[in-house]
Amino acid sequence: MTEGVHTSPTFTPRVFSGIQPTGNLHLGNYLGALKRFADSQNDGMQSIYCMVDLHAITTWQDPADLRHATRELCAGFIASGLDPERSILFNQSQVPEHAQLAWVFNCVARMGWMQRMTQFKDKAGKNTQNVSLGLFGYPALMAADILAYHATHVPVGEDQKQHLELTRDIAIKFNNDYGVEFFPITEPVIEGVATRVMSLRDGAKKMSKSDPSDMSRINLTDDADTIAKKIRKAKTDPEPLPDSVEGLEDRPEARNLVNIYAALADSTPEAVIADHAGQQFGTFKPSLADLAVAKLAPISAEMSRLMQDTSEIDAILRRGAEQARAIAAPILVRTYEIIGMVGAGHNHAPEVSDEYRFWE
Ligand code: AQP
Repeated sequence: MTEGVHTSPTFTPRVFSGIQPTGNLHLGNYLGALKRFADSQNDGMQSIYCMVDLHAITTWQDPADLRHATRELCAGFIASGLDPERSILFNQSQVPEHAQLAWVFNCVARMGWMQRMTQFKDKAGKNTQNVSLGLFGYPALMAADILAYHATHVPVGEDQKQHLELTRDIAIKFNNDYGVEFFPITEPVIEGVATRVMSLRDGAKKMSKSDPSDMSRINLTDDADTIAKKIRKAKTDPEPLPDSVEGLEDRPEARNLVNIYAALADSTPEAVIADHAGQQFGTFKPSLADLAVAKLAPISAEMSRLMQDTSEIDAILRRGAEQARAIAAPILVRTYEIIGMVGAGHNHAPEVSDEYRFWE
């Protein structure tokens, strides 16, 4: 290092998370992500939430559908309780620093690390030669999303754990390679009873946007009748509910419905079992359907209201992007300076703030 002795920075606690605008926003996204984002708004940390449209195009998207899904996702954030006055909401492509930093991280991450990513293996299946290079590089872009804000906390569902470990590896390698302590070692926040909501048709598979069966998930846009029908037809076993949570082991479908009930009711699986022990699913499912409709119908109604005038959503995304850029641009400039790019910062409007000049 040629720039003198640096002191170890203390990073301002900051939350970042993203969701792909690929349609079919579902109960898993709500309980594993959106609801938790909204609940944590009072934690006092600056929070930044992103509609990750550049991630979405790692598999081909119809452009009109992508535009619609991006606005609908923003509506979903707001309808779930995210307040654009308190959290930064924006879409990724409006902040070019994500893609720029991702290139740097493509040069830091190792092929072997990427080849171990189970989500890539799941999504590519036997088709590895024919999927996009972007799908393979997805985790480097995700690391850039997070580290462009020096985010310290990333709330996600269980399925993203491996990508967050890779983000930490990239930050550690960058810091070691350049002899700096510039990027924070991010903490994954994977908490609660609904970090892995399972398919309603198969308790061994996670609820997912891309499952071909619409009956496998509850979409946030489903009406009350559809929600009730999907819960009524959810796969279960013939046994009644046990009298302790231990009795749910080896009963993945029953455990999933109990966990969903607990998460929707802001309760615990223990309390749900205490209230419903011994019940047949013919009794438990209608209670769960009533609860799901009571919680989700206002979200669905608010999403449709917001989607009637998308200019309001576009304005929120634009303002959020400006706020996001004001944080990300100086961090990218400093990254470029660290790695030896000449003229870093000349094309970037915001000044490098003193906060990121900690070793000079
Ligand atoms: N089933 C789930 N349970 C709990 N959390 C979940 N998340 C996704 N599925 C579940 C969390 O939702 C956030 C946004 O996910 P995403 O859309 O960016 O990622 P994804 O994993 O691609 O979503 P899907 O529905 O699983 O899409 P496909 O079908 O394309 O794989 C993340 O925090 C994620 O953990």
